[in-house]
Amino acid sequence: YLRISKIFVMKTDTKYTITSALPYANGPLHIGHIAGAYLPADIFVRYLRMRGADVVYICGSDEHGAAITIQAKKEGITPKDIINKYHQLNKQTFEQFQISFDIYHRTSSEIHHQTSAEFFKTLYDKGVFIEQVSEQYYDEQYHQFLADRYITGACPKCSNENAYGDQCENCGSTLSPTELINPKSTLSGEKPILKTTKHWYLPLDKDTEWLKEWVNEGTLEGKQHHNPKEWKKNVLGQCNGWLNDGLRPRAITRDLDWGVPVPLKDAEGKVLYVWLDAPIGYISATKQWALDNGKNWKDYWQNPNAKLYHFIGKDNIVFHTVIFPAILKYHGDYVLPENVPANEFMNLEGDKMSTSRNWSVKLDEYLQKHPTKIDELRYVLAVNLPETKDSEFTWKNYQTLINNELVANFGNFVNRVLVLIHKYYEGEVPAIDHSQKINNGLTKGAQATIDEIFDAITNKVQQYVALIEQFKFRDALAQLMDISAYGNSFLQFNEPWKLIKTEAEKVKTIMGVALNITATLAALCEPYLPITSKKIKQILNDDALCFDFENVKSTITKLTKAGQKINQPSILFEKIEDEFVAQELVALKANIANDENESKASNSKPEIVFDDFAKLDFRVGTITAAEKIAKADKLLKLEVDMGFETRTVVSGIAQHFKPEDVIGQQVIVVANLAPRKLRGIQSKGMILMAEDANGKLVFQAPATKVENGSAVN
Ligand code: B3M
Ligand code: ZN
Repeated sequence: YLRISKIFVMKTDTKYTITSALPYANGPLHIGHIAGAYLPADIFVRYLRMRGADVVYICGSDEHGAAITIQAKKEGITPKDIINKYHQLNKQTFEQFQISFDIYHRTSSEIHHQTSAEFFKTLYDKGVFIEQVSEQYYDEQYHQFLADRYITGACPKCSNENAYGDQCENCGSTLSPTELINPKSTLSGEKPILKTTKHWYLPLDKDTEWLKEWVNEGTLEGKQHHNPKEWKKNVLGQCNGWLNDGLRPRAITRDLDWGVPVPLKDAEGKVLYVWLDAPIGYISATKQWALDNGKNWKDYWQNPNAKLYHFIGKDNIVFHTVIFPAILKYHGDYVLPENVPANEFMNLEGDKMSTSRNWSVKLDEYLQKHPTKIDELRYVLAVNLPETKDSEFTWKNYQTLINNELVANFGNFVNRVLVLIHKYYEGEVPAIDHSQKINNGLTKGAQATIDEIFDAITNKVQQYVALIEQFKFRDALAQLMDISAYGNSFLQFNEPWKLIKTEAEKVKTIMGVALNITATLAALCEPYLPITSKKIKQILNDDALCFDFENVKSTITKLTKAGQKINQPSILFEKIEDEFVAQELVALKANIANDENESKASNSKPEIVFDDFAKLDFRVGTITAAEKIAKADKLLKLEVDMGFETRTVVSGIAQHFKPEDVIGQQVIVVANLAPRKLRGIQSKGMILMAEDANGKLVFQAPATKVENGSAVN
């Protein structure tokens, strides 16, 4: 039996501050993002609001850091253009998907710059930071220090070749650029040099001990803060990984021209590290929301009754459980997070979801194609939330879940009840006779009192609530679907369509109970299926239908009122056809194909000027002799008649052509290439070849034969 916690009484003085990770405004959102940090938070927030809690739900664009400037460079526009473009897109996408933020703010805003500068200044004045000059990697060609994503190399922990200067996305380690093996600038692609620069560091080494205690025991300065048993295992595991390694001081400033300027006199050209200012973005967003809504932001951040929850994906755990809490504690006025219910990742059709590889379902594209299938996607994502381990989204599973669960279970039950109420009573809610005995909805022929039936439903509702409060949103949803499955068997076993002729009074009770189950579903599905919830409430003629969770049973019995009229039902969910799945799979694969073409284009070499081109001497020649070179399976030694002389050219084509096949072939030769010795043979010039998609080589020759020695321009 499930633990049913403190839930049933909501304390009225508690302020809930719920945050979802601020997405970088550098690209569109995909369903993996949504399943990680947004949908679960939205479910929790909608639940809290339903309970009447005082809650603020905060999010916004993260508009600083290398993630932005690098994307701007890629798209050939300014960082400002990038953030404006994607802030707008993401804000609108969230809205359409019914993610119910109270504010979707921006870290480029004035109030945020001010708030983070002040925050830095407070810590600086307290003497928290270590000021240190050190040698940092620098790209000489681009005149830029290389922090974070500006530098890549092999991860010292897992040897992933493409670790960033601040983090390895493969093993999740936090890194600093100097730890990377074979570092390379992402600007020039060159090996960087070292150059001295001054930065401010957070002395995290001093925080390891209290963090260990706070995370694992939930105690802080002798006081119980949170219950560590309520923290997720994946989160605790990661935290202890870092804490047991011991933390090191961490630079919280950068040499960049994009970000919040360091608010000190001797800090020209330096900005706050994006992972310092971004979480402060939660605070500045709350300030803006409070200003707009006549609230006091401090109630939600600087009040012992404030409970702070960060919803994030697993790659952001260290920043929210270690670094930001340390920053908040150094400041002194703030509460620390009550919980950080981070999720793992969602895979797509058997492969890791990735924006850069274009293997994802972008939410804005989905919404554009299927604007009426919002709750459907919320449902499929909620069933597959990566709560304890990585999960998987497939279009086939999307179809199965919608058809079997939303259409055949939930939609079918609700629709049957509403249609029968219209058929038997012209839409008027029938009265329940509490002295009746009817089938218990579980076993054929088993009778139960109305009271027992309501008890059974009450129990399911309580489990649903307990699960939500433990951040087990998948299991809570399963309870919800269980209620509608119960409703279906309740109808099936009671067979009102048979009894209507002989036991009309009993049928009124059966349909009355069924309608209360429907109303219960309408209320409880709101966090998951807000649009559906609203639709059913409208049909029930009770837009404000409200569920009192402190008195579950009496609420269920009173959700609908005898004699009231309900509206005509409409179909809630449509079946997903095979064709739909096939089309989505085609679209997904087309993405990858487009992407390959794009990456071919973007792999092209940097622009050259005419003078560079004019330096090259291309000439037509004819191969007159060819032989293999001993112990070199790739090379052929060729004699090429250039008209004015015969040349020896060593060419790497032996795996594609036999010597006898190339004799007589006209070719284009780079004639003025400096001679090079290959396997002891002096090679003078290079032969132009094209490479097809399969890597097969094709000779490049004039379309019709021309005289050897002719120039190609
Ligand atoms: N923008 C990283 C991310 O999108 C970062 C989160 C900030 S939360 C304060 O993964
Ligand atoms: Zn690694």
